[in-house]
Amino acid sequence: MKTTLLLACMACLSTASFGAIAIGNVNEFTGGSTDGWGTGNPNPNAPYSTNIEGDDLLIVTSTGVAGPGGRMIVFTTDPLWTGNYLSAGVTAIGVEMGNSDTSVDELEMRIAFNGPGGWWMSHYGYVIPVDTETDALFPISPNDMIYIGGGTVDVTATLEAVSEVRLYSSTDPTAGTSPRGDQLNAILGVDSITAVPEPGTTALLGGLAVLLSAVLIRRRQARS
Ligand SMILES: [Ca+2]
Repeated sequence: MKTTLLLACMACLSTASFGAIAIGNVNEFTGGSTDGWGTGNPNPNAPYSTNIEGDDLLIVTSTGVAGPGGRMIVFTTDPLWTGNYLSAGVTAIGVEMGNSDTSVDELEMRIAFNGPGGWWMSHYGYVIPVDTETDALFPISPNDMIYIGGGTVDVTATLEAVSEVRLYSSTDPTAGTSPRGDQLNAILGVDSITAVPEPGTTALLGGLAVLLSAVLIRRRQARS
């Protein structure tokens, strides 16, 4: 009896904890939480949440030096972002990003998804000049995706069973067999990562807009 109950509970937990992608899922990085986004270990400059002028956001730092933390990339395997995007009707990802870089002119931001069909990237990239911010809306319907590597080369298979999502800066995004961020010295602010039903729904994100870069600049000035 106890064994049966235990197995039933485990089944419940696994159902609840995997593949919870749904329209409206959002990460706001409140209360110091990274909401499951990270860079793996070890990283001397791991992403962290901070509050800037009343809004919590995620700060991602890359050193530009070979080794852990050298590349501009952040990823998640959190249940909020894994599972079947096609049945959920999620066809775009909104992200607020600010480039507070001090050593390069711009970041070329990309988003990519891993699953049984391999790594697939939204064809749409966002170039963010230094000291500016962007309300990005990445279209991720099957026709919007470009193959990077791995798996069975089947975009539907990946979007039906996403296991990892990566947000990264890359001027050569399809090089290699998996997404790798550019090796550069940069600081990226990330906020309000949102699962939305279709491209063109930027109005959903309009109310969430934050002048990330401006506040990052002010923060930097305040420190100096
Ligand atoms: Ca926030």
